[in-house]
Amino acid sequence: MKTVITYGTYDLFHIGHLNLLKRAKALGDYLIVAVSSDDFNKQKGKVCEIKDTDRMEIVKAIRYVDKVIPETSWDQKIDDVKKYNVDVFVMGDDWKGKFDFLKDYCEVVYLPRTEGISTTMLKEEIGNK
Ligand code: C2G
Repeated sequence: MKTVITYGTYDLFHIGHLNLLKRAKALGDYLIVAVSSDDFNKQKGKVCEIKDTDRMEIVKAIRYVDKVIPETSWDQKIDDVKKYNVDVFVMGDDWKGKFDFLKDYCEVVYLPRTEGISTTMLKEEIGNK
C-alpha cells in the first residue's frame, strides 16, 4: 500500500483544495491529510473563517481522503512520515522547495496550484459584497 500525506489549512474549502486532494490520492492508495489547528494557524499568521474541528470534518468527508490528523506544529512532518510509513509527501507548488528536507524520508512532490481561486480571494470577494 502506497501512503500519501499532505498538509494544509483547508479554510472555506474550494476547488483548488479538491483538485490537490484528488491528485494527491492519485499518487498512491491511501491519503492522509494533516489539517492545521486554529492555534497553529495563528503561528502561520492566518485567521480562519471556519474552526479547525469543522475544517477537519469537511476534509474527512472528501472521497479521496482516508485519514485526517491535526497539524499543530511546523516540526511534525518527519515524525508523521515515520509514524504513518508515508511514501509520498505532496504539497501545492507555492511551497516548492520548502519541504525538500523530507526527501531523506520519502518522495516529495509539488503539484501546480489551481489558478484563479484561493481562500484569500474568496474572503476578499465576500467581504466586498
Ligand atoms: N492549493 C492549490 N490551489 C489553490 C489553493 C490551494 O493547489 N488554488 C493547495 C495548496 O498548495 C496546499 C493545499 O491546497 O497544498 C491547502 O492549501 P492551504 O489550505 O492554503 O494550505 P496552507 O495554508 O498553505 O498550509 O505545513 C504546510 C501548511 O499547513 C500548508
